[in-house]
Amino acid sequence: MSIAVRTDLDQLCVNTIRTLSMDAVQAANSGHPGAPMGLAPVAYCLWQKFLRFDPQDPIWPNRDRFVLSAGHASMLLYSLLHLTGVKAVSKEYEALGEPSVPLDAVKKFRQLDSRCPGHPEYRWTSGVETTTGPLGQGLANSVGMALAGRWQAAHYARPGFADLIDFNVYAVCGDGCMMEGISAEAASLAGHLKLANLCWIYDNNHVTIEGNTALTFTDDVATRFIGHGWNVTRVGDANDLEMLARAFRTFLATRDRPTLIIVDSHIAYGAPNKQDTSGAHGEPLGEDEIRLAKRHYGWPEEAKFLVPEGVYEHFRDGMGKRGKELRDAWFARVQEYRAQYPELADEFYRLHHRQLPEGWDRDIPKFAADAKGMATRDASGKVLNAIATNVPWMMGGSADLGPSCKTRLTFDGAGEFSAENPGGRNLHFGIREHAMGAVLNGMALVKVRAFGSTFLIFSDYAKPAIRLSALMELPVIYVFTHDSIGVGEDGPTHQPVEQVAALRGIPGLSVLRPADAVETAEAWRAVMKLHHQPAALVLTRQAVPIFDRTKYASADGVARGAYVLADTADGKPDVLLLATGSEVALALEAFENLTADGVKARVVSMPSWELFDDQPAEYREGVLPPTVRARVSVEQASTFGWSKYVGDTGHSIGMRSFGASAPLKHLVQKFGFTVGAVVEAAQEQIRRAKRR
Ligand SMILES: Cc1ncc(C[n+]2csc(CCOP(=O)(O)OP(=O)(O)O)c2C)c(N)n1
Ligand SMILES: [Mg+2]
Repeated sequence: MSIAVRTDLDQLCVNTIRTLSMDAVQAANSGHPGAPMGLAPVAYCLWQKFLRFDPQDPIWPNRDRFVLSAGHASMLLYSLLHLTGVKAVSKEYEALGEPSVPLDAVKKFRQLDSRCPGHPEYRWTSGVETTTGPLGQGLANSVGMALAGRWQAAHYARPGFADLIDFNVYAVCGDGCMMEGISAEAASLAGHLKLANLCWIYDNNHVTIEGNTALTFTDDVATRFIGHGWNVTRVGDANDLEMLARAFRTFLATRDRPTLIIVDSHIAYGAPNKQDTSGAHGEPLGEDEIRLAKRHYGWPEEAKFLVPEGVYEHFRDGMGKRGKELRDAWFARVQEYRAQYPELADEFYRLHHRQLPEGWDRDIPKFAADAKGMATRDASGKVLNAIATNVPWMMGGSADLGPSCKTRLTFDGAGEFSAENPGGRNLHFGIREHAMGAVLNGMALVKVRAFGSTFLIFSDYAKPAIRLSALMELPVIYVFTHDSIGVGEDGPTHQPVEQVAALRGIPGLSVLRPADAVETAEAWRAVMKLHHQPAALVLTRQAVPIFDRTKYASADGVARGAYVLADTADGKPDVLLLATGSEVALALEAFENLTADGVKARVVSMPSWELFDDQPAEYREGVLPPTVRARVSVEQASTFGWSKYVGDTGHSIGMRSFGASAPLKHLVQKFGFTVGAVVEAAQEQIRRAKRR
């Protein structure tokens, strides 16, 4: 790599990033100008001299990834995407040829439908590699990207193609990201895994919203990261392009550890009254201060959104030219690879287009009826293994609960992912649920099929990342076991109550709580077909019966979210029993009792509200006839939300308090999950309906 000789054009480009950011925030009358102004030279040096990125093809698989973890500094990224002329890409992965961020979008920063929303949004603005804003998430995403990059490198490497996949991942973070716990989880994992393809850049400007970091943050960050097993280097002046280039070269030369570059910078650099103050963090500088800052840069004071002559050309001749050459050379290599290894090349293509291999579901086991039954977590483990055997790029693991969540891949060749064996498909996240969620997002962003597991109760620890899986429309699969008071003796700390409701509250997340082993297999089948949606499988620790499907309906209905499992002979029930998961067996028992007493009941197994809500009205009304208002729901979880299906007049049997530590047989009595309680509620519902 040649020495980065500083030219006037370099400085002009840096100041263009700054002034575009200032002007956009001012025009929007909202946003964060300070960080982009301080970081402009850092981002410029990285993009122009190092980042292997082709603006004409921003989804080229072996591109370096740039993550702006400090998402509030979004104008930094939008300025770069604009100035380098990054092209828009459609959802079908076709380049469209239009600019991703035209100048007009910058002028409409933070306005409705602008490609420059307040914080960077993946899938909305091409070139944005991940959605950031909730601080620290981007850092953990970058670990997932680097990890999946290492896996792809190992998995697809063949003689003569040892470096087919060798992209690097750069993430820019601020004080906020450093303070968030997730950054420590993620850094610890990255250091342990020796992810040498990962570089974090810390914008050490000593300012957050409430003031100087002396208020809150006196960590010795360098020592902290050395403790995590990272290489740490420092740039004492963010404006020193030579020192920055040297730091990036140090990263590239470090082959055994991730690298942290601590950059001492000035928030709102060049604004005479606002530099180094929290006032520059999250509000427009004001017209007067902008003029003064522009004077400081030697910029025409009255010009707005000015891109001086030579700036676009300079980026085109720098990053643009370098990126295109690298991209073209890589595709030429892939052609050679395809000729020699057509199957692997086909696999790689499918991976990158979120397609499944032919026959991916051929080994999914069939479970025979069994009254004693099987825990749905156990069924899930068998199904997961059957699927992963046939989907070579499916990988994941657990936050130290693999043996309990049954998410270990046990077939030959699955392997353990480690620094020494990056081709392994079993990950060990350690007890780091929050980072696990965000790492899974990062993995999904580089297109491997990622899954992760923990107890349902600890989904709360990963919630911010799960929310982002949904916001980014990533097909991450969460496996949450130990799903209710069924946990028994572990007690209320470990018994989920409100978790299912909270997960159902996340738009775009499909939550599935299958009733038996057969439904579990169908749930996995449905989830694997979701290519742009995350899913949460909610599974039991305890055994549940496997229903006799010759007596009751087949489980094909799982894909539709809810289905009639058992019905009256004439299909005209007087009462509906709605249940999910382990409580479907209870509803069936109540159904048998009611039927014996001549009551016309129907059992609806309802593994997924979201899948059901997506069905046409005709189907939904067939399952839950609007005229039948006598309805009882049964679920060992908060009743929150069930009125949507049972109506104002229906009854919900569920949890209205925390659980308790006791054997399950005592808990079901205490909390009213008994056949008697369900039968009684059903009869009361019918009596009431008659009175109406
Ligand atoms: C998880 C999370 N908590 C709080 C916020 C609100 N917030 C946005 S920026 C910021 C301060 C960040 O400080 P720093 O990273 O140093 O950025 P700088 O002020 O240097 O631009 C806060 C608290 C957030 N975006 N995400
Ligand atoms: Mg700061």
